[in-house]
Amino acid sequence: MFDKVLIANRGEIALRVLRACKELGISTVAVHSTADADAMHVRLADESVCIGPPRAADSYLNIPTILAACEITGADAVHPGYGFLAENARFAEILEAHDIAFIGPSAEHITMMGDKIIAKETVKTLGIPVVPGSDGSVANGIEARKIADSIGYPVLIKASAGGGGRGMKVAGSAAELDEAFTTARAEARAAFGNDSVYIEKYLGSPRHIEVQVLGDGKGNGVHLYERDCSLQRRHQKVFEEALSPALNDAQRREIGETCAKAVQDLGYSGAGTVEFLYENGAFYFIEMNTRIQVEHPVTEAITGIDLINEQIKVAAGAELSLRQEDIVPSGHAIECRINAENPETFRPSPGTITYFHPPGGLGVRVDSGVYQGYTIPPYYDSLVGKLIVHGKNRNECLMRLKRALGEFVVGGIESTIPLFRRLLEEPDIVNGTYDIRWLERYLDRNAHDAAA
Ligand code: MV4
Repeated sequence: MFDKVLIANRGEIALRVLRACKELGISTVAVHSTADADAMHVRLADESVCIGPPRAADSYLNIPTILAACEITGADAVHPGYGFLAENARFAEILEAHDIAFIGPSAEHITMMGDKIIAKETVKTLGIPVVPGSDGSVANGIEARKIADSIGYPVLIKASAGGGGRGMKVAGSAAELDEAFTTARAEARAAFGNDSVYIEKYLGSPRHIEVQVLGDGKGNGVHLYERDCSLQRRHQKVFEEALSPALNDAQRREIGETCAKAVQDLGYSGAGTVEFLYENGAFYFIEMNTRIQVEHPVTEAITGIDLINEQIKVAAGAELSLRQEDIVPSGHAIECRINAENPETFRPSPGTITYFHPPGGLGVRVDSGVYQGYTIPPYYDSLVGKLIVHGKNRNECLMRLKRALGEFVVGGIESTIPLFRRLLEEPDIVNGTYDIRWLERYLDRNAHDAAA
């Protein structure tokens, strides 16, 4: 096992990783920008190193400085959290070359899944269902037209180097295709320095359902069931639940087993998420994320498994100790992402938290790096914390969530807590009948109502 882990992140996920390390008896090193000197994970870590000015490019993304922090402190592993360097294959390779373990998959698997065309081709050969579309990249407008005509409109043109909603263009008909194709290519070249694009059938009202997987790189792999993350705004998830209210047990078992088998066949190591769109009873692969995700706690709540602990153990060379038959989902869990934002305009609201009273009680978890008197800096994402609630069933979970949101007080800044209180009054949320378009439509409707 590792002696000392350097946590190359900030905020609630840095604290989450620190807690897992402590419970494994591993020493911790926090790295932080000058803006984060007062952060909770810095205070709780055994050691800390300042790695630069506030701008992430000069601190949390600065590979040479983070490497130097490893050398100075003698860390034998790095946990990247999510975002920042979590899916940077070069970072994983450089650590490897310095005999420092990267707590994540191999550089090869990060690279493979980072290229959305290669990812799709690879998982297709492993039996995972994909969205109908081009076989690989599309070279020109003529080829685009042939493919679009054969799969039918509307189609979506996606950048191979994109992902997470970046670099996508819809074409509703053949008349729109040429311009969409040309624009998508130009934007992909400008944004990613890579103009490779592919075409998919555009799904109009799917749900976003993702399967959590774990592998040990030795051929062992399991799935930990799914999360439904359909409630998003501008490609940012807002509310996530496990299990998905849209699936039955047979569909759930089938998609889970298909993903677990793929992890085994790939020799994948670490935690990963296989993302799908789900429409009319069918799954369509879109991307695989090779990191721990923000919403991992809902999976922890229903399985009782500490995902960060598992990540650390397999990165240290252990065989996966979990067997599929021991992973039994229990009850229902929901996560609300509490952001430092105006709950109607979503304008960021950094500043000093003058009052902080998180909820508690049975089945309530708050993962947050903030405390009363802490000042949220303006340089990073606006996540203040995550409220995760677990109940025996979805109804108990919703009642408990409503109760917990009623207790939660954050003073001095604006937060999105009032948005969640309103959402829990919506029949579609209560019934679980929402898709990836639901939240933006709801917010548009409310903005117009307020203006009228
Ligand atoms: C799609 C799609 C419809 N059809 N692909 C957006 C993020 C990226 N991971 C994939 N995305 C989408 N891919 C096809 N063929 C719609 C989206 C999409 C979306 C997906 C999941 C959650 C929210 C979304 C919001 C807008 C668009």
